[in-house]
Amino acid sequence: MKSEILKMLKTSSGYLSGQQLCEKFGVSRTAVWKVIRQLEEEGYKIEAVRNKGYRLTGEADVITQAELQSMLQTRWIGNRLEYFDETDSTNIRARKLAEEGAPHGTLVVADSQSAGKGRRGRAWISPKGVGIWMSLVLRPPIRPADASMLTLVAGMAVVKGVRKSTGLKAMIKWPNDAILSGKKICGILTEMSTEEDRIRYVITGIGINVNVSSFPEEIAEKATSLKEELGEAVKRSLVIAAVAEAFEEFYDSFLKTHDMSCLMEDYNKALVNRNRQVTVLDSRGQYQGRALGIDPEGSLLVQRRDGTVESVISGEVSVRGIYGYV
Ligand code: BT5
Repeated sequence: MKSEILKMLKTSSGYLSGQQLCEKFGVSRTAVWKVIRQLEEEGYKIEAVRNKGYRLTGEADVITQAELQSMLQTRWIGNRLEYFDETDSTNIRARKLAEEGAPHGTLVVADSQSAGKGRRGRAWISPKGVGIWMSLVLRPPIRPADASMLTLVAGMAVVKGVRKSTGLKAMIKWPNDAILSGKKICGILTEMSTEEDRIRYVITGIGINVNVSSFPEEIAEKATSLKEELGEAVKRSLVIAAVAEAFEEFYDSFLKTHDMSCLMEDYNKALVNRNRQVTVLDSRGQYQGRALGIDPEGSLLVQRRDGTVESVISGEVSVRGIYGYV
């Protein structure tokens, strides 16, 4: 009822009568009033006028269940939606839900994380109220070996969603970052659980710095936020909705072939390292070359000085620019 009332407040041009709301939901005036109070507590500004009803006068940057349900225009992402004011890590929450049988498309969102995770045990800084910290439970009919490409699919979704909701021309840094002005605005962490040669589930976690205005010293040089780049605050629920819609679109294309063949051209256009010199660090050591783009399997093709082309598989390597992060 809360998300329905919120949606009605958002779309109505005048006042919403309390009486009408009671009739529509078959509840008492007190029940309606309680929902309005809850919305006010979350930060929405609602004017109540006797004999007229309720009207939304100001929106807050909240990402609660009701707010997201009123914004999402997806087919399957978020049909089940779990929101936390604070949690350890949305990837951990999503994994727990998946173990309990949560369906494909379950979306877990938190306003802050106390133990946000990056790759290989690194930490992801996730302050309260200013970022998008979310994870998706996926149950894709693909081989475990193909699951790492879901990180690339998510990267494309972030770039498209950010462009659509803010106009900012975000780019992808292969395999798991989105970049603005050469700095990181987003990191993606894909984890999976398998059984024999079958995927039980995949968790794709997405962290986006939306209205973050200061970063700890150790990442200040290489991190930025949508607000810093745009010069004004951005409504997080708009970005979440745009990213989720784009994810559905790219995921469908990915499933047609179980690889990046349909998406490769667009991916490479959005690739910030394309045609740039990069340093590849893998278990065998370090070398430099020119990043050419991805191949249909999602590997990054890097041309060495002697002309040979290496196919770099994600998961095992870091790719850095030779002068800086990109
Ligand atoms: C990543 O790892 O970039 C994956 C980050 C995934 C975060 C999301 S948030 C929702 C979901 N729940 C989780 O617990 N995680 C996912 P990696 O490529 O390893 O990069 C980590 C490095 O990025 C750190 O070692 C820092 O240097 C830097 N970093 C940490 N927090 C950052 C931030 N907020 N913005 C930019 N850079 C950050």
